[in-house]
Amino acid sequence: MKNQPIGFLDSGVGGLTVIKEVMKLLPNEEIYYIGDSARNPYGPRPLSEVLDFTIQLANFLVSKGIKALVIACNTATVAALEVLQEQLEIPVIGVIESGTKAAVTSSKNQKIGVIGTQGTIQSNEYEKQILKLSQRADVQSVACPQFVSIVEKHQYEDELAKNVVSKELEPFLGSEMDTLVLGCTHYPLLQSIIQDFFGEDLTLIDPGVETAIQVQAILNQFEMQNDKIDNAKNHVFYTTGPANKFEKIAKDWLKSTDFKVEHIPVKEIQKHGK
Ligand code: I24
Ligand code: DGL
Repeated sequence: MKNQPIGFLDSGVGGLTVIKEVMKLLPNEEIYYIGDSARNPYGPRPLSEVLDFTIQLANFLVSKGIKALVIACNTATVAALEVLQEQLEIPVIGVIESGTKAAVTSSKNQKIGVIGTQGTIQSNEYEKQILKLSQRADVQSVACPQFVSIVEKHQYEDELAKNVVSKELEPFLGSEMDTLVLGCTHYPLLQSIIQDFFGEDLTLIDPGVETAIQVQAILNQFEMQNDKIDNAKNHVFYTTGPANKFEKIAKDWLKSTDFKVEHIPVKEIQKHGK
C-alpha cells in the first residue's frame, strides 16, 4: 500500500499549485492527478453538479490504485469532501481544513478574510470552519469570479490584473483584517499583486502549502510514506481536455518533465459515476 501513488483531483490545471507544494515537501511520493479541463470551471456551477463530477474523478483515481486522495480544488472540496470521506476506504483530504487552521493560528486579531469562487464563497464553508476553531473570529468572505479567467488568460502579470484585483478586493477596504485566505487554486499566481494591494502587514494563506503539510502528517499517521527514494519520476497526469495544452502548462509551472500526460475522455470519467 505505502508505495502506491497519492491521487489528486481538480477541475482543471489549478490543482497544479497544490501538487507543486507536495512535490517539494514529499519528493518520494508518486502522484496521479486528474484535471477536468473539459468541464472547467467548477466555480460557477451548482454544487450538486460539482459533487457528481468530483465523485466520478475520485472513483476514476481509486480504480488506478491510489493510497490516499487529495481534493486539490476548493470548490470540489466544498461540494464533495464529506461524501467522499464517507464513501471511500482511503484517507481523503480537502484543501479547506488546513488553510483554515493556518489562518486562525496566524491571525492576531481574528479578523480573517476569505476569497474564492462563487461556489466556495456562497457555501460559507470557510467561515463555518473558521468559527468552529475560533468562536470570536470575524470573517469576511468575498467572491472574486474574475481572478480565475485573468490567470487562465495568462494576464496575471499585466496592468489589467492590478485593476481587476483592486476592483474585486474593494469590499475589504477599511477592514482591520490581518490575514487573508487565498481560497482558490489559481490565486497564488496573483499573490504578489494581492500583497501589494493590501501592504506587507497582511498575512496571505495559501491552502496548497498547508495541504502539503497535512498530507505529510496523514502519511506519517498511517505509516504510509513511500520508502522508494526519489521514485517520484512516474507521475501521471490525466486530463479530460487536450493533453498537449495541459503538458505545456504543467512543464512551465512545475519546472519539471518527470511526468506523463494522458487524455481521458469525459465519457470514460462518467462511467465512474453513481
Ligand atoms: N493558466 C491556467 N489555465 C490555463 C494558464 C492557462 N493558459 C495559460 N495559463 N488554461 O491556470 C486553462 C484552460 N486550458 C487548460 C489546459 O487544457 C486546455 C484548456 C492556472 C494554472 C496554475 C498552475 C498561464 C500559465 C501557464 C503556465 C503556468 C502557470 C500559468 F501557461 F498560470
Ligand atoms: N479549482 C477551482 C477552485 O479552487 C478554481 C477553478 C474553477 O472554478 O474550476 O475553486
